[in-house]
Amino acid sequence: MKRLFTVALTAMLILVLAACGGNESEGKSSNGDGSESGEEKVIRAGIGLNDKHPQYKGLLKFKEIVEEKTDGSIKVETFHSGQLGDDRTMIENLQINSQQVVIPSTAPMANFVPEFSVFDIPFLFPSEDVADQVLDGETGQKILDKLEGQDLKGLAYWENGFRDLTNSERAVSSVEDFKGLKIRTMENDLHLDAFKALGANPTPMAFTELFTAMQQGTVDGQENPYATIYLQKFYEVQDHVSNTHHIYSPFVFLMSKTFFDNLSEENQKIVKEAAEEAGEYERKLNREANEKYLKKLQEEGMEFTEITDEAREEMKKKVQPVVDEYKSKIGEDIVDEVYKAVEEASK
Ligand code: TK8
Repeated sequence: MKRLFTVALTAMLILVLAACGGNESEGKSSNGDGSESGEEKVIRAGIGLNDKHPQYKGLLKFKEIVEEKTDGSIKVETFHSGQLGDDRTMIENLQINSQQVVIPSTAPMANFVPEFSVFDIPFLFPSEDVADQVLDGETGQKILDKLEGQDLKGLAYWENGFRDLTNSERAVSSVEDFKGLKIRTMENDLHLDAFKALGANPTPMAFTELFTAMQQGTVDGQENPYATIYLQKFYEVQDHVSNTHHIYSPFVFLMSKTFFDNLSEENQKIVKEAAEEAGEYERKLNREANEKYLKKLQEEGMEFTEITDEAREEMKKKVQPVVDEYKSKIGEDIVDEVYKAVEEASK
């Protein structure tokens, strides 16, 4: 009994101490709204993927550059694995400046700025190189500018990459094989409708819930780049992988607009350039990762199914009515502009 009491008391003490620690760090970082110049600023930066993923390595690079160039007057605290929430929650955190940086996939961003859904068009980008040119060019910038109306500042495009399908039911090689598969999609209407059009039974879900959902069989499968499938250990709960490459998923390096606007011009330049430079580094690591991890997935026991060009064409045809339907929701002008930019960059 006495022992039990000691244990309970210790647990309570730990809780109290943890709560104090939490408050202190929150107080330190709520400095984005006009703290005096010279005072130290803290960027709380969170991502959804784990610390093995190039997304985190890129974030550490951002931290290194910013802390060095500002002589430590801006500190970057990094959080991975959805420790600060899923993509959508973290974007909302930025809007109230309780968090300063997040690097989400573009798909959930479409809930804030509909134009971002242009990147949800399946089979839009034929290659990473074309994606780079469009995203880093005028068209990509125009779409980033739309974020300002949502109190968000888009500093650079990073890369999630081409998405591939995994599931625990069967090898998928053609449209027919999608039939009835319970697929988790990102929280995005176009993705949901596209998977319905392919005959699947899709459910939108935050990334933070996904592993457990696959483990418990709430969903049969999901789609993400090889780097995520491998580094998040999805192979432990998934048996089949197909190189559907059905969509290229960009990340956006987002900052709280309130925080950004309160930085000196010099520091604005530093964070912008750091986001770009760290993004180049992240893209490079990510491409190396996606290159090598398909083999690793097979070594871990996943069965790989090749999707032929014909099968991919068939998928493209099936989802075309969905794309047509969404064109006006996204904005006809922006859709046409992106198609044109893709064509130009593909030359
Ligand atoms: C990580 C997400 C994730 C995305 C998804 O926060 O939700 O499937 O691909 O990697 O952005």
